[in-house]
Amino acid sequence: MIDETNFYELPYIFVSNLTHMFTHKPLRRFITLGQFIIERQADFPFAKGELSRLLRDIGIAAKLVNREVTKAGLADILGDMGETNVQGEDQKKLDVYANEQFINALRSGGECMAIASEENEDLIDIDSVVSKDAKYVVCMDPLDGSSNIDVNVSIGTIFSIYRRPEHLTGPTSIEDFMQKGVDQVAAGYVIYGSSAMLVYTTGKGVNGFTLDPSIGEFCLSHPDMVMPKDGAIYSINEGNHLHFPEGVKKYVKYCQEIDKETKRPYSSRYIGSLVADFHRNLIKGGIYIYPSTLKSPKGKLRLLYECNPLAFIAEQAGGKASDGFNRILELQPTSLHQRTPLYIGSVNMVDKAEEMMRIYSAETANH
Ligand code: P6P
Repeated sequence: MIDETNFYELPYIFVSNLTHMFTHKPLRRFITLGQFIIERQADFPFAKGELSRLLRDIGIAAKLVNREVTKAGLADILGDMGETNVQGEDQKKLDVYANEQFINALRSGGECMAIASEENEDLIDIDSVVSKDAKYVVCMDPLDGSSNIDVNVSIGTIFSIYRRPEHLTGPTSIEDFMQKGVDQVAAGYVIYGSSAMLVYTTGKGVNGFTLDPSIGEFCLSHPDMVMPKDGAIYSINEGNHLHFPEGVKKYVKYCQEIDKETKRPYSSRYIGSLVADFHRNLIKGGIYIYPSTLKSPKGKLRLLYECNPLAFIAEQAGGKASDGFNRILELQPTSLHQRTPLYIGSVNMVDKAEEMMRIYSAETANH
């Protein structure tokens, strides 16, 4: 039966069957992102497809961004825009392009009513005819780690989806975004690396899709992802060591001590791209820490569109995420771009880091 789901995949289905006819290779059942989203729609008995279409829209934008990222070294898109974004960081052209692609995809998809983006000081109101019945708001970092673009290091997109609170009516406002991470309906990231992958959760586990450029589809490659409870990798910018809280200094020293039973010393791996460090730890096990530092007393990373979505994924995969003392998903947002320290990864490693913080840095807890 041809329906909306597989109508667009007909050419692919035809080619893969043709290939099978000539190669007699077993016909692997690829599940595309679109098919997976529709098949899992049953997880939301009251949803009428809006969330599915919203995730589809994000997937479309991700493919467009990946196309530009893969040729960043060639196109004139490389190099600084010469402007700075709300974070005061050099705004690279690819940042601007990625921001525009996700905003356009969400605007035309009709399921999103407003966006909070790392690239925009204020929220972006999607006030269009197609979005008049929209019920979701999206927080996003359209291109995290963009300082790595020019040196060909993996970068990523991070997104978080909330339903508009029922008590709010009329035009969207900041209040629509002041929701705790526990209230996310979906969250995910795209990593633009040796291959492009989209990893997301809707609260029913974590699944990863790898882009097959030959057909332009994200295909299920990492079903039911589970983060190892232990790992042997720690990710932190040790250049800030002198300004770390004492508990972090003690934890880093713990990672470096020799103890065969706990596979220490751990390896230090810091890519400088949150999505890349997180993705590696999700697969291999490990911990990523961005604590408070002299330059960033509240930490550097943003609660709404970096920490909350990755914390949702981490917990859904059996991992853990805190600010050193408190569960990230329970933090009450008070502004769009607020920062928080982030300790995220394998549950036993985050537990150990929190133990060091309780013992040596209790005074720094954000009570
Ligand atoms: P630092 C990139 O700017 C980012 O937001 C994360 O992707 C990355 O992990 C971190 O900041 C790097 O920050 O201060 O170590 O260069």
